[in-house]
Amino acid sequence: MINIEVVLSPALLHLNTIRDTNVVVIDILRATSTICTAIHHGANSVKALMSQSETLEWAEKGYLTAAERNGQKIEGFDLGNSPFECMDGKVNGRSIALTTTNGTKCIEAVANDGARNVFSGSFLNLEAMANFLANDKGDVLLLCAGWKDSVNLEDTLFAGALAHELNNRTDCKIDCDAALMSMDIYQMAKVDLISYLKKSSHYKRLSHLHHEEDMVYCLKHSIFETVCGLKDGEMKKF
Ligand code: 3SL
Repeated sequence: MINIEVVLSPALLHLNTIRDTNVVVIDILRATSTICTAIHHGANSVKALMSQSETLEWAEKGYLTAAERNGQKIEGFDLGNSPFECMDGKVNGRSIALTTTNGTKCIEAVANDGARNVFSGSFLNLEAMANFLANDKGDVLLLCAGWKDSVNLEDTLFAGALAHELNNRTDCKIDCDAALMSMDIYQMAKVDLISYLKKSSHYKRLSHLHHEEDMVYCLKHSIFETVCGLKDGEMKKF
């Protein structure tokens, strides 16, 4: 029986135990979707980092550097945080050092706390992720990156979607109200995720920055099979 817990904001993470659980970090718009896209398109690995200065240092090791703050690409880095930047062959065979406003901080926060595994969650590989977790049988903690410690709709929706997919595949125990809530929201919104998300704060933020195409892409359902998880401290094909 797999126990599923959802953490709606990193500010609530201290209430949960991550030891020996399969942690899925969720930053649908856009960090964890971009990480999965980069790895699917042939990147060797993505190193998630908290600070811009730390990230730039990885250039000396031959890494491409990538950075985003408040939705915007940062000057001086090779890439921003758009999944489309990972599709033109530039990342193929390369390792990437990435820092973003929320997503990479969340990955770093759980990287060394004894989790069974740490994954990068996305709608893009939802079914593959659910298959892996169902076969593995370890308890699951779905960690929403949110926005600066606030809850957001898009990460909550994905947590609900993955909880549903898992529950459809194997016996699950879902006693966590955040999980039940996210599953209900997903049921309500799933017919047209993009329309539902138009009222959300991050949709509006990214629209102002003309990132609509990224959002449409990041909400695509199970378009590839690649599962991405931490190996030796970096996100890699799992
Ligand atoms: O917060 C993050 O980590 C980013 O994914 C935000 S953005 O979509 O690039 O604005």
